[in-house]
Amino acid sequence: MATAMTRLRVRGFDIWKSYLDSPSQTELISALRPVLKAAPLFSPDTPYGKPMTVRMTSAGRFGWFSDRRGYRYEERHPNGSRWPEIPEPALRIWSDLTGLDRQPDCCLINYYGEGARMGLHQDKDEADFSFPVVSVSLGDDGMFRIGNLTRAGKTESVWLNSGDVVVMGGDARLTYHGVDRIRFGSSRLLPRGGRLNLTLRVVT
Ligand SMILES: O=C(O)CCC(=O)C(=O)O
Ligand SMILES: [Mn+2]
Repeated sequence: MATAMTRLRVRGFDIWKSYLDSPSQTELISALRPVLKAAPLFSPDTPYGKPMTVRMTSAGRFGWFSDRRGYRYEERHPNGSRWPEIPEPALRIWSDLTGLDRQPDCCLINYYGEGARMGLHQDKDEADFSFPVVSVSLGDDGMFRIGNLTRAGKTESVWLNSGDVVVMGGDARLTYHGVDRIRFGSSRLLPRGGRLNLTLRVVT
């Protein structure tokens, strides 16, 4: 039986549990396949010189990028090609949840293999924080940590499952968040396991 969609509100984030049913998740994965083929996942270096454990790529006019020069958006994949277009099912999630006419111009695709994590951070490389960030979880469960507007203070954690969508907007647009760990092998959506996260953002 399909699980009913419910909305949690945690520290200003809207967490839509089971937003995508199983056919919609499969549709999104199929739409991502050509994107990952044209723009293969890579492991960016942090500004501190260590490669990230999460592998990444992007779709849209801009792709998020990091190396010793810092965090930024780039118009090309490290292989020199323009990023592929954002798949239609991802744009639909954005429009349905935000109600905005403006489309996102970056869809960051994060892949968490076994042991991958993402430290507590703010999404703050964009020009206009009045636009929300929409984040889609696919595949294995991920433990999502939500903090505060500064790095300090207590945090709360929520398990994100395949099909959940988080909207980070309004007063919580700059709230710290991260992914502590995944439960590798907890979902059968991806044939080789792991977790995919799509993060839709307006960059300019
Ligand atoms: O994987 C996630 O759920 C969060 C990803 C994220 O915060 C980011 O890419 O900025
Ligand atoms: Mn983030």
